Amino acid sequence: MKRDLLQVYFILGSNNTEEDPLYVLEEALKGGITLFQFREKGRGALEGVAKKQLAIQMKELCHQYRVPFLVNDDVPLALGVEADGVHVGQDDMSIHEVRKMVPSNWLVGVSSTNAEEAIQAKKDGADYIGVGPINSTNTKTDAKQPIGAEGLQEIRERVGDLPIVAIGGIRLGHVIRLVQSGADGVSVISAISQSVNPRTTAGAFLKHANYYSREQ
Ligand code: TZP
Ligand code: MG
Repeated sequence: MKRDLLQVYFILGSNNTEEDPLYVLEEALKGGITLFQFREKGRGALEGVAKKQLAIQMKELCHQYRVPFLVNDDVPLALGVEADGVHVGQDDMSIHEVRKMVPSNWLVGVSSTNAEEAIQAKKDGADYIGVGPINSTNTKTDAKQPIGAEGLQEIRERVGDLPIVAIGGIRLGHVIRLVQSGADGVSVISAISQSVNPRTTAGAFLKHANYYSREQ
């Protein structure tokens, strides 16, 4: 995959914001997010037809801005709305199972918290790994212990050039350190979804992620 796609990877579900999620997504797209994942889970999460409808609207918005649209966990939904890829966790469907079900040009990402999981994901043919949680987060209730920039750096050293996006409790001020530690970009929910100005915040994240990659 083009690793630039991971620079500002925004994740959103309807319960991650008090605003209209489509408004938040469009603002984030205007600000310059590079990849999007629909992650509809937890308290008050939409299901069935309502979930699918929101997914379709989000995909259409993403495509207006030429940003790929990925779905978290739910491979049947991803297929049903003709997404551009899926992201699975360690407890979800395996990459082998996912690859058998989806078109060959889809992006398939996997979450990894340690080097063993990361190396396995690389062997299994993941396009990228989401590494974290970097910091503590209130957004994911069952998040594992934070691994910090040090944990990320260790994983980078073990997986060679596999595309990596850092995730978990990431704020603007963390971005440069994370890119220095081997991340191709950062993935955030609340930093953008709870921002008073998601467009400006997304733009600032892009500037930080970009600025540093140009310096190298
Ligand atoms: N996976 C690991 S941490 C996390 C996910 C989905 C939550 C990220 O949300 P936030 O608000 O950016 O900490
Ligand atoms: Mg999952």
